[in-house]
Amino acid sequence: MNSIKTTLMALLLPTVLGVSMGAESSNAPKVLVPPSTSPAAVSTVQPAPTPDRDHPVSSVPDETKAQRDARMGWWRDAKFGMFVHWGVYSVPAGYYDGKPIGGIGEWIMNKGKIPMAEYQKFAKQFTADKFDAAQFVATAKNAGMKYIVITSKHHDGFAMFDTKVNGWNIVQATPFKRDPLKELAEECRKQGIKLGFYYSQAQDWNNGGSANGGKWDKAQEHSMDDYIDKTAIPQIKEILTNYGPDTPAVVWWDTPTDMTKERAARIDAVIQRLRPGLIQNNRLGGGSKGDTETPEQHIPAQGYPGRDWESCMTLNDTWGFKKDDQHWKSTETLIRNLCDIASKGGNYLLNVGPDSHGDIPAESVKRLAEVGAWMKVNGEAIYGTTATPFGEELGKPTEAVDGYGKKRPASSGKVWRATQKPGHVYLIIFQWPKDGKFIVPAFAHTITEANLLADPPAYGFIPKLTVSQNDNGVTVSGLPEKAPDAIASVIDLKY
Ligand code: FHN
Repeated sequence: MNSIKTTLMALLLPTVLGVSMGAESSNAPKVLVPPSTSPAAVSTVQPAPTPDRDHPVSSVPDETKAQRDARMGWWRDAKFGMFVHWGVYSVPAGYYDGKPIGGIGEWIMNKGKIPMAEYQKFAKQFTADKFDAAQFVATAKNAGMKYIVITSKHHDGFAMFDTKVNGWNIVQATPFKRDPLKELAEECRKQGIKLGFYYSQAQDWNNGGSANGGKWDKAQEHSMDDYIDKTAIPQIKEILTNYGPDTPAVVWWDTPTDMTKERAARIDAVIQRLRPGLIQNNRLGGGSKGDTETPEQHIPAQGYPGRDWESCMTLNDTWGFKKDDQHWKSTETLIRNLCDIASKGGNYLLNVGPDSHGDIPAESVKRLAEVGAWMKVNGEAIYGTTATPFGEELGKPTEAVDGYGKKRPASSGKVWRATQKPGHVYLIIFQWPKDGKFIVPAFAHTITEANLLADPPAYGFIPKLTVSQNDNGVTVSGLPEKAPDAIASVIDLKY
């Protein structure tokens, strides 16, 4: 009897320990065995899933391709999301002591070397009195965006949520006294879009995270580990558990300065315990690759074949509100960026920087509505699509300047882009042909039909398009003289 007991204990103990302790300490696949399982049943436990060799890089080690596809499905289909940088920095809005401070708005504390006590005074003027979650979410939806990622805490350490960890937060330190993340979570649920949280896990100028570019105030001297354990991890637990089981849908890390492998593992363990499989970007640090590449302020020349990726970009030159920044991108640039990104298999995370009242600048709202109008007609060529079946349209990589003035390889092709989904190839044309014909490279399937996605009333008649194809290419004929859309017109090729 005793020997049976010992055998049972030997079989069950590692499993029980693996579930209760190992969950936070190891990334090994977890094999769950109910404590009542007999030794015979233990041997029938399923082997660990075969790792996905096509997508070896993921925040969930050892998941299969099917598991990964299921986990990333909504995100891949969404294609277009709203990034929101909102915080106390929107009060100084680019000015300190009456002087303009250079650089991006949310970095004003660092760039202006503002002492902690001085910076914290700005919270008193953060009224957020115009903030209306319903309208906010509607602005994203109206633009055709399918998810929002908002700064729950940026590098200034200010929590835009009801944290119990310290008083440096929107509920306790501002006249607003409400939790906008809670209101946004409810509205996103109501309006059917996803909500993700950005969290600056490493850099925190008020709570002792590594201060990039040096510390400028004695009050910032803290131990990084102390900060990780006593501020970051407890706050991450709050944002993972206080907003419903569907929120956050994504966690967006940033600037992993001084994030050792060990520190990153401590944070990841919390994610895997509280929200296993939550989509994470690639900026946790400590060598972790996350689920998504995050090119910033540029669109890579070829995308990232085999990887999920998301270009995050500003609408003007700043992420956080800066009153003097009126350098707005045109609607043409925004729509073409979205097409370019989708044609390379990526997502576009386009930023807004609300002011201290909670208003999204009118220039942003106007452009987003224009992108939304285009998406209402042409969204079929964007949502749920994958990268171009061609590639020649991207041209040879050329050098371009990104949103930070840095030289980067970019696509030289400016005439058209393509996306696809089963049974469809979408030709997205930026420069409409004058001769009624559009020719693209050879395509493997037989095309049965070609239509413009634009509303027929644009012409008063439905143009009859014809297609001929051979080993050299596909020719679409019968195109009307005037482009259906001056920015980007879509031909839907069915096969
Ligand atoms: O330093 C930040 C910056 O303020 C902004 O949040 C961007 C958005 O991707 N990320 C960092 C720079 O890479």
